[in-house]
Amino acid sequence: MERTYLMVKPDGVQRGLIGEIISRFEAKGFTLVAGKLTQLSRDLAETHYGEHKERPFFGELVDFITSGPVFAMVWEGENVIKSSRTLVGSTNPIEASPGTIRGDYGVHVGMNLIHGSDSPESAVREINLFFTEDELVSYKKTINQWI
Ligand code: DAT
Ligand code: MG
Repeated sequence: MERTYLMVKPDGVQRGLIGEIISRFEAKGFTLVAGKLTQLSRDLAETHYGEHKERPFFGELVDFITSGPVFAMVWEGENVIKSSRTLVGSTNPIEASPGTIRGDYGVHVGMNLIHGSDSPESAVREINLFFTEDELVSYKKTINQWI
C-alpha cells in the first residue's frame, strides 16, 4: 500500500491545527502509520528541502521550518501521495481552493501549514529522513474494505 510523508509545519502547531489536520486525513479514509512531535535541526531542514537550495527563499524557509516544533507523520492508502496533495491545496494559500487545508487556513506562502510529499520518490526519501523502520506501524483497519 502506498505511503506518504506529511508534516504539520510550525505555524500549524502554534495555531492548534494538528488535530484538525489529522481529522481530515482520517475522515478521507487514510491510515496513520507513524507520528511524532519534533523540532528540526538546520541540517535536517536543509536536507529535507534540498531541492530548493538555490531558490531565493531557501534561507527563510529553513529559518521558518526550524522555528518551532512540527508534527511529522506517515500516512498510508490508495493513491495517498496524490490525494493528500489535493487535500493540502496549492503551495500559495491565495491560490488554494476553499476546502483544502491551505485554502481554509493559510494566508502567506511561507506559512502554508503543512508539507506533503510530491512523488513516490520524495515520499520514500522523506519517510526515511524522519522515521526509522521500527517507528512505522503496519496494521489493518476492518473499515478499509468500505473505503
Ligand atoms: P509545496 O510545499 O507545495 O510542495 P514547494 O515544494 O514548491 O511547495 O516549496 C516548498 C515550500 O517553500 C513551500 O511549502 C513554501 C515555500 N515556498 C515556495 N515558494 C515560495 C515563494 N515563492 N516564497 C516563499 N516561500 C516559498
Ligand atoms: Mg514540495
